[in-house]
Amino acid sequence: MERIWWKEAVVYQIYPRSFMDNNGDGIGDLRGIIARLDYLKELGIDVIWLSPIYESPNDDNGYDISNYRDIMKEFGTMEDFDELLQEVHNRKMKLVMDLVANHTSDEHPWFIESRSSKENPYRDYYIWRPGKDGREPNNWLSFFSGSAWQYDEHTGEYYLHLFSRKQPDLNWENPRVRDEIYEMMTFWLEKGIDGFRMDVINAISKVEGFPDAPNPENQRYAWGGQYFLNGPKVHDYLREMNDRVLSKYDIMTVGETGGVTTKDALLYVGEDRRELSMVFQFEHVEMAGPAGKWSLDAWKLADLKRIMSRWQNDLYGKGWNSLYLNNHDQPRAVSRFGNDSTYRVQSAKMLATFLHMQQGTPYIYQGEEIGMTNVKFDRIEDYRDVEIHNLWEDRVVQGGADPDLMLQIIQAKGRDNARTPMQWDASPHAGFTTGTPWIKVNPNYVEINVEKARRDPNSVFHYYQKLIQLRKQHLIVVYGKYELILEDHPQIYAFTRTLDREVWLVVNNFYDGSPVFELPQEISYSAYDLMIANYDVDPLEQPRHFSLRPYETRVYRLH
Ligand code: TEU
Ligand code: CA
Repeated sequence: MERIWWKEAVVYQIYPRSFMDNNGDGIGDLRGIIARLDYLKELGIDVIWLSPIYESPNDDNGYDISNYRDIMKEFGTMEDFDELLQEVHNRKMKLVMDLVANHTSDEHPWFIESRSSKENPYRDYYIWRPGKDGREPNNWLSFFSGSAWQYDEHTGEYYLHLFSRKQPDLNWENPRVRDEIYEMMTFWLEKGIDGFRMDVINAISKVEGFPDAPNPENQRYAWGGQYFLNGPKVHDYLREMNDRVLSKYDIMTVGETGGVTTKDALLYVGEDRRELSMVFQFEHVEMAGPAGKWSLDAWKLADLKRIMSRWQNDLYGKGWNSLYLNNHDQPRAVSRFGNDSTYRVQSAKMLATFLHMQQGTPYIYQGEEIGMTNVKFDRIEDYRDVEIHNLWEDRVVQGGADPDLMLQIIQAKGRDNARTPMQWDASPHAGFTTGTPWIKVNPNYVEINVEKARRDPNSVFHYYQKLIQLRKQHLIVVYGKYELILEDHPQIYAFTRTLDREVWLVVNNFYDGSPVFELPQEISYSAYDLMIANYDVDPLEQPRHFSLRPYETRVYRLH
């Protein structure tokens, strides 16, 4: 067993716009982050991943970059960044940056050149095609509703944008584009950053010829993922990127790869592949029924067990997992997978245990460590996300869908659930800003905030602290082999971890009932220690057989 720092690390994701505002303009900034580094150190995390902080017109909050080598004005300056990096390193933490290289902003100088004429040397930096029969070059649906192509009058052609109209896709077939990206990555690595989270990295290679997507229901636009996810040259590009850039530094990389199976994933993270350290898979956050993301269909525990266990087993010994339950694109974990009312604290701790006790590098999304919940804005105008507004326009304004139902779905699934300001204390705007926040604060900040959590020894915060410490003290948490037990139990998700002769038992009640746990006969022990739990547990109670309270979690060491 080779020890590797990023396998042993816990990562904390910061969405800078919503983390901490230092100058009262209502927008989080780099100086705000610097001011809160001691808090992150106190939590015990090792690595900070910053969502994009580069210059951007903010159509998609920084995921639309207009200058890769400068800092977004609202967030600060390059001097602020250099100081942030230094301060992170001073505290023995690491800093990972977001790399958004599938697309740029349409305000990036490359795109401004590119759209200016067909002969411009930058034309081929992006993906331009003539229309077909007076329509778009193909029928692909954008991630953010509508066509993935935008007509540009100036030259009479369309450009591809898998995301918003203001996020044109770069043409990775062009070696000059790849050179530019590699040089830009080197620029940041030379500053001393510790890695990259690579935005939609498995979309950079598109199938030649841009075929129409199958469209059995005859929709106006159809999902064409099979032609741009895990495309024909993606591994050539990543191998090239690794040879030319990544392999020269001791860094970690995590690829955001929607739509990957474990088989696909091993091609990105297989230990002999020289590509990425790990990827974010999406199967467990896309468990909703056939209606997909924009529905209220419930997820099922049996699916969660099957999916998580498949990732644990298929990657074991071959490639490394990442572990997450939420991020800036997903609803809050406690609202989605737990219970955000009566059992908020218990279920937040249970979910944390369930996740951190699996094999992989855990990612904590800002606010998760205090059990922040979804928000329910009752007017569409209070939402800020481009995805939500495009959806509303498409389904409600154009499509005539029921606005009340749509709002309910957005309240459950919309990305702004994750983007309300970090709740620091009970003062106005949760202590996030002295001005007017760019998006409203969740009104529950009076109850749920960092200051309160730090004072309460039974808080979600202190539980996360303890979980993180367990990982640092016991190698089994990082390197132990996972095995699912009680596969068919309808309420309990239980598993073991095994390293050499040590066995840990992890038992999680995912509901508010009181099921009885029975340890399978084949697992024997003569002594046991309770490592962590979210209720008081009688030390004489045997792990062989016990009854669980609502959302109870327990971790035992058996020997
Ligand atoms: O997300 C890409 C992605 O495939 C999804 O997470 C997608 O945003 C989501 O399904 C929409 O609900 C990345 C970023 O994480 C996201 O914030 C950006 O908007 C997107 O890329 C474009 O850069
Ligand atoms: Ca600010």
